[in-house]
Amino acid sequence: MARMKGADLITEHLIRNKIPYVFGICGHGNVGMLDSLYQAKDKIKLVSPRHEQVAGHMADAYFRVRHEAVATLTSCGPGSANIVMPLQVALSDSSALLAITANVPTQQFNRSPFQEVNRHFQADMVNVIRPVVKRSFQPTRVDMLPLALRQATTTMLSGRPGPVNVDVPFNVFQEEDDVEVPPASPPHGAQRSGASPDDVAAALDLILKARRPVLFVGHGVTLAEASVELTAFARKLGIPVISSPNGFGTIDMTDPLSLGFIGRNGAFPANQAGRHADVVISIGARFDDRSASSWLPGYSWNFPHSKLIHVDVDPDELGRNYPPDLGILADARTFLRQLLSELEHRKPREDVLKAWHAEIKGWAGEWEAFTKPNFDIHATPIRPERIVADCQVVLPDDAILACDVGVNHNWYMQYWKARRPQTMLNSWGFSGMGFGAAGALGAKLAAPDRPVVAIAGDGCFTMVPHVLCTAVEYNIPVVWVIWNNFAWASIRDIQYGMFGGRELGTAFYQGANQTPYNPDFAAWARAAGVEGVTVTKSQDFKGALEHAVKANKPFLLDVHVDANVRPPATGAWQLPPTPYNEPVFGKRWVPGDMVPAK
Ligand SMILES: Cc1ncc(C[n+]2csc(CCOP(=O)(O)OP(=O)(O)O)c2C)c(N)n1
Ligand SMILES: [Mg+2]
Repeated sequence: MARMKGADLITEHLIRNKIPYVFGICGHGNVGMLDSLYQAKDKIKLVSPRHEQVAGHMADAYFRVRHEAVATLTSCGPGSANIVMPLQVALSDSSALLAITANVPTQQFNRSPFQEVNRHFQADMVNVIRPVVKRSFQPTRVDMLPLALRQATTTMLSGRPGPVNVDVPFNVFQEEDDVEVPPASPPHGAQRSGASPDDVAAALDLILKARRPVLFVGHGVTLAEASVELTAFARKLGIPVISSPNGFGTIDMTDPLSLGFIGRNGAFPANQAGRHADVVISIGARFDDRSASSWLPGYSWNFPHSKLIHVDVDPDELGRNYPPDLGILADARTFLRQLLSELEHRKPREDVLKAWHAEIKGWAGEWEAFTKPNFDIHATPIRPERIVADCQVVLPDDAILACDVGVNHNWYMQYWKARRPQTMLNSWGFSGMGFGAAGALGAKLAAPDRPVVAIAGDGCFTMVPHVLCTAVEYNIPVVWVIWNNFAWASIRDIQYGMFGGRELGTAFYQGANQTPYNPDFAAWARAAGVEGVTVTKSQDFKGALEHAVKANKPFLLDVHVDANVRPPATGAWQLPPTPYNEPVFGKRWVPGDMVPAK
C-alpha cells in the first residue's frame, strides 16, 4: 500500500499496462490528471488534438494497427460528450480504447454545478456513454480506483475487444488514499477460447464434403492475428476467401484464392461465390447488411440453401442474421489451429474442387475484363479507379491506409488488395465521418516507420480539418489524400436514385447560381504548416503521392475526382421501404441456377 493521489494511481496503472499515450483534451475537470501526466511525461505521452472526436479516432486506429490499447482523456460535460461518436465507431468494429472521462466533484453531485449532466441523475455522463462502450465504470472514491481500473482494462481487451469508460469525478483525481496499483491486465489475445473437439470434427466433416466451399472472414480473424493459420487452411484445401473490410489482408489479397469484398460494393467473384456456395465457413464476420446485400436472398448469400458454419468469440453474433447449421463459439486463431490439426488426422482429399475453382476463375476473368479498362483511363477530373490503382502501385505492402467514409471508401472496398493484415482501417459498422482523416494520426503513432495514408472525402475532411494542427504540433508525418468531388457524393447518389434526380443538402455550392464550392484544401494545409498540393490531372497523381510519401512530413494532396463515375454494384443494398436496384454486374441466384449441393 502506498499513499497516492487518484490521478497518480491512474497514471501508474496506464504505465504498468504499457500504455504509451494518452490522447486527450484539457478542461477544468481533468487538470488533476494532466498534472499527474506531467510528472510522468518521460514514461507516458499526452497528445492533445484539437477535438475530442479526433482523440477517440486516434486511439481506435492505434489499437487496430498494433492490437495494443491507449487511453483518451476528456473533461466533464461537453468534452466527454464529444467523444461519444468515436466510442461507438470503436464499439461497432470491436476496437479497444480506455476512455477516461472527468466528472464534477462528488461533493457537488446533483447540485447542478458547472457542466454536470444531471436532468435525470447525478453526474450522469456515464449514462450518455453507456450504450457506446463495452462497459462504464464510475469509481467515486480513490480506494475504488484499483478495482475499477483493473476490471476496465481487462474488459476492454478480453474476448471481443471494445472501448471502455472510466468516469472519474474531479476530486477523485486529487484526493489521496492508501492504495495499491492493480496488477497489469492480460494483453489482448492472451486468453483465447476454443471449440469443442466434436464441433471441430463436425466442421471439418462438412467442409470436406463441400464441393463449393467458401470462407468468409471478418475483423475477428484480424483481431485474433490468425492470418498465418487462415492462409494455411485456405491453401491446404483450396478454399476461396471472401473478406469483410476489417478482415482485408488476413490473406494476401493478390492470392488467387482471395475474392475480395462481398455485397453491393463488393467484387463480382465474391458475390458469385457467396451466392453459389454449398458451405460457407464464416469466421469472425457478422453478416451485416452491407456485406450481405441487406439479407436479400440470393444476392450475396443463399442461406439456407447453403450450409453455414459460423464461428465467433461473441455469442451475440452467432446466428444474429442467419441461423447457422453449426455455430461455434471460439477465437478465430484457436479454431483455425484446431481445424489444421484435425486435418492432419484425416485422409488426404482428392481434388474435388476443380470445377469450383474453374468457375471462380471464370468469374474473376469476367470481372477483370469489365473493370480493367477503366483503370487505364486518364481524365480530368480524375476517374476514381486511377486513384485506387496508383495508390496500389505507390504504397509498399506494409503501408497503412486509413479510410474515411463515403463513396471514396466504396471504391477501396471494391478494389483494394491489402497484402497484410491491419493495413486497411475502416469505420465499418458505424461509418463515422472523420475516422480516416483523424485515425491516420493514431495509426502513424502506432507504426512510426511505415507510411500512413488517409483517404478522406472532402466532406469527411471538413469535419476534422484541425487534424492538420495536430500533425504539425507533434510532427506526425501522415499523408491525406482528399477525395474531392465537391459533394457528400455517396448521399447525393442515394437521393438522386430515390427521388427522381432531386437533391438538397448533399453537395457544396456557393451563391445563387450554385457554383460548386470547396475551400482550397492545399492552401488550407499550407496555412496550418502542412505541405499541400492540388492534383486535377490523373497523370499527376502517382508522382504526387510518391513525393508526399517520401517527404516524410505531414502532407495533403487535394485530388479532384469525378463524382459522376460510380462503383458498379455487384450485389444489392436496401433501405426498406425503398425498392432496391438490381446489380449492374451479375445477377442474383435463383432456384435452378446451379443449385448448391446438399
Ligand atoms: C459523422 C457523420 N455524419 C454523417 C454521416 C452520413 N454520411 C455518410 S457518407 C456522407 C458523405 C461523405 O462525403 P464525402 O466525405 O465527401 O465522401 P464522398 O461520398 O463524396 O466520397 C455522409 C454525410 C456519417 N456517416 N457520419
Ligand atoms: Mg465528397
